[in-house]
Amino acid sequence: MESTRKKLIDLLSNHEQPYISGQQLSEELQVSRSAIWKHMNALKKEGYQIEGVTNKGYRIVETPHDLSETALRWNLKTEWLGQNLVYKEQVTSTQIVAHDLAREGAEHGTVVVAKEQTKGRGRMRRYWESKDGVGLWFSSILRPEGVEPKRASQMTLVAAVGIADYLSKRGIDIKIKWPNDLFINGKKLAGILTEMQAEQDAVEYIILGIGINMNHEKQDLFESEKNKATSLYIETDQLFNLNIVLKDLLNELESKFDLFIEDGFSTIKEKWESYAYKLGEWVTIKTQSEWDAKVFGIDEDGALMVMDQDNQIHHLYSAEILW
Ligand code: BTX
Repeated sequence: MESTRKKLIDLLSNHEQPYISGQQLSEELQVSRSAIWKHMNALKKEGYQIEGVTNKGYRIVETPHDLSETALRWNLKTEWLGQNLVYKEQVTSTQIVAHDLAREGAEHGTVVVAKEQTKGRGRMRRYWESKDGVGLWFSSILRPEGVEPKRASQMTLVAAVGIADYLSKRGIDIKIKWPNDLFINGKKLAGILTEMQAEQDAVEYIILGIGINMNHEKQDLFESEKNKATSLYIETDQLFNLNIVLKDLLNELESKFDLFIEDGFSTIKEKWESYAYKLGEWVTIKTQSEWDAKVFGIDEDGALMVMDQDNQIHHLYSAEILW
C-alpha cells in the first residue's frame, strides 16, 4: 500500500485531534495540497467518508463497508494474526494462495483475504460459494510450536469458538454444528476448512480457511443453498462493514489461538459445548448402518461424543450425521 495514503488515513482519523487542516496535512506528509486532494479523492472512491469543515479541517467519519486493503490495514490491533496481510480482489481459493505462500516460507499469522473466490472449496472436495464483495473469505497460515499433528484438528474447533464468541457478543444466537459449521436458526452461516502440512510428528503449517456469509441478500445465495444457508444480513437486517468485522474477528481468533496454545483444549472445549448444535437431542448416525443417538459433547481430541439407545457412549472422529 502506498505509504502516503496510509499516513493520510492515520492523520485524518487521529481522535486526539479530530480535525486536521489541509495546510497541516501537506506539511506533515511533505506533499503539495493538490497531491493531498488526489489521495483524498482516491480514498472517497474506496468508500471513505471524509468531512471537511471550514476553519477546522478534515476528518474521516466512516470507513468503507466493502473490503478495502487500506481500511483493513488501518488500526488492526492484533499482535501476530494478519499483521502480514495479503489482500486479493479475486482468487481461485485463498487456501491455494496460502499453501503457495506457506511453501515459500510465509510467516506464522499470515492472512490471505479475497473479495471473491472463483473456486472456493469446502471439505472433501465440496465447493464453497464465495460471491464477490458480500462475504469474508480468508485463510490463515499458522505455524503453532509444539502442536502435534493429531491436535491440529482441534484448531478447527478453536476457530469455531472464536467466531461464535465474536457473534454472540453482538447478540447473535449462534450454534456450532460439529465439526465445523456455524449455524443461525438452523441454517449454515459459515464454514471452516483446516488443511495441514506435517512431517513425521511435527506440524509444518496449518492453513485455516474461514468463509462467512455476511451481506448476502437471499438472491445472492446459490439456488441449491437457499433453504439451507443464510447470511448475517438475512438474519439481522443489518449491513456489516466487512473491514471492521474482519479486524475484530482476527482479534478474537488470535486470543483463542493463544489460549489454546498456552492452556490446551479444556477451556475451549467447554465453550464449544456451550454453543453445540442439538446438544442433548437425538440425531441419526450413518456408519455401516443407521442408528439413533443423543449428542453428548466433544472429547479432548475434538471427537463428537454421542450416547446410543443402550446408554453406550461413542466417540466419532468422522461420520455422516443426519442432524
Ligand atoms: P463443507 O464441506 O462443510 O461445506 C460445503 C457445503 O456447504 C457445500 O457442499 C454446499 O452444500 C454448502 N455451501 C457451499 N457454499 C456455501 C455458502 N457460501 N454458505 C453456506 N453453505 C454453502 C465448509 O465446508 C468449509 C468452507 C470453507 C470456506 C473457506 S473460504 C476461505 C477458504 N478458501 C477456500 O477455498 N475455502 C475456505
